[in-house]
Amino acid sequence: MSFKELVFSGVQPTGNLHLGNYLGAIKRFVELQNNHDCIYCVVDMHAITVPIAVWGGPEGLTRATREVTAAFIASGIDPKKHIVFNQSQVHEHAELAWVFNCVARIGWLNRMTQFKEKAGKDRENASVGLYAYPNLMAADILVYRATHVPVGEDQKQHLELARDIAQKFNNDFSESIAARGFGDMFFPLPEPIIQGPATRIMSLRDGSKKMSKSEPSDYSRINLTDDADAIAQKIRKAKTDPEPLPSEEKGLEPRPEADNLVGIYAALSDTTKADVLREFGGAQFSNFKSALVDLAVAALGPIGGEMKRLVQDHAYIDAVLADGSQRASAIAGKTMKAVKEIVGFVGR
Ligand code: AQP
Repeated sequence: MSFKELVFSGVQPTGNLHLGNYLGAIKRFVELQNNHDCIYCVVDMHAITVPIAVWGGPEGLTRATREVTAAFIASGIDPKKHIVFNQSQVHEHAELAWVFNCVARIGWLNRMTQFKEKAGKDRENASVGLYAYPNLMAADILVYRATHVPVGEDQKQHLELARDIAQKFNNDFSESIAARGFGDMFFPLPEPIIQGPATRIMSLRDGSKKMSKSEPSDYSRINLTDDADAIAQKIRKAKTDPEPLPSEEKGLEPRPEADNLVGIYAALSDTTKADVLREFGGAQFSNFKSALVDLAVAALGPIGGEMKRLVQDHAYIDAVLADGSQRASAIAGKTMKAVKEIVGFVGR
C-alpha cells in the first residue's frame, strides 16, 4: 500500500526554547511546509512526564504551550495552510498510545537512551509516563499515518522504535488489516528527516553536551527570546580553543566547540560547514564570533520579537490551537476508528 506523504513533528512545551530546537526542528518545519502537508504539534502530554518542578506546573505549562505555538508562527509556519495544535486536545493520541503500550515490548523500551539520561540514577522514581514516552511519540505520528518526521539527531532512536511498532502492529493484525481493505500495511513506517549541519547543536559551555532546555546554565544555550545583547554575550563567552579555525572540515573533528559554532553558522546561513571554512579558515575565533553574532542576531532577532508580541495575544494563540485541534481530530478520529475495528473492539 502506498501512503500519501504527510509530515508530522512535535515540540515539548517545557520552557527555554533554544537555538537547537530552532535549527534542528522548527526551521526544518518551515522549509517542509512549502511542498508538503504538515502537522505540527505542541506535545503537552510529553511535557508532564518529568517531575512537576521541571515542567513548571499548570501556569508554566500553559505559558510554555503558548510560547511554542508563538515560536512556530513567528518562525514562519502558516497555521491556516497546515495544522498547529496541542496534543492533549486530540484524545486519540492517548488512545492509540495505549494500544501501542500493548504492541511494544519492554525490551525495546529498556534500550531507549533518552529514558536512561532523563531518569538518571533515580530510575525507580521516574514516572511511568517517561518510560512509555516513545510509545506515545509513535502514536503522535501514526495517528495521522504520517510518513515523514523532521527531528534532531537525539530523536533518531525514538523514530526507529516508532517504525518497529508500526511494523509489529501491521504484522500482528495482518489478517484483520487485509480483511478490512487496508492491504498489507495499516501504518506506514515513518521516515526521520535528520539532515543538514545542525542536527545536534551542542552546549555553548561544553561541546560534548547537547544544547538543552533543562541545562541549568543559561549561558549554555541561546534562547529564541534572547535579545541582541544576550545573544552577543553568550556567543562571545562560548567555549572555544586557542587555535585559529581550520580550512577543511576534517580539521574540526577533534575540536567539538569549534565544530559546533561552525555548524551553527552554516545552518543559520543555509550553507555547509565546508563553505563556512572556505570563508573563515585561518581566522581567529574573535573575528569568527563577531560574524556569528551578526548572523545570529539578524536571524533570531525578528523571530524573538514576533514571539514576544504573539505570546501576549492569548485569544489569537488559543484560537489557532483550537482550530488546529479540530482539524487534527478529524484525521485522528478516522485512524482510531479503523484501529479499534482492526483490534476487534466492539462499538459503533
Ligand atoms: N541541541 C539540539 N540540536 C538539534 N536539535 C535539537 N532538538 C532538541 N535539542 C536539539 C530537537 O528539537 C525538537 C524538539 O525537542 P523537544 O522539545 O521535543 O525535546 P528535547 O529533544 O528533549 O529538547 P531539549 O531541549 O533537550 O529538552 P530537555 O532539556 O527537556 O531534554 C526535537 O526534534 C529535537 O530533536
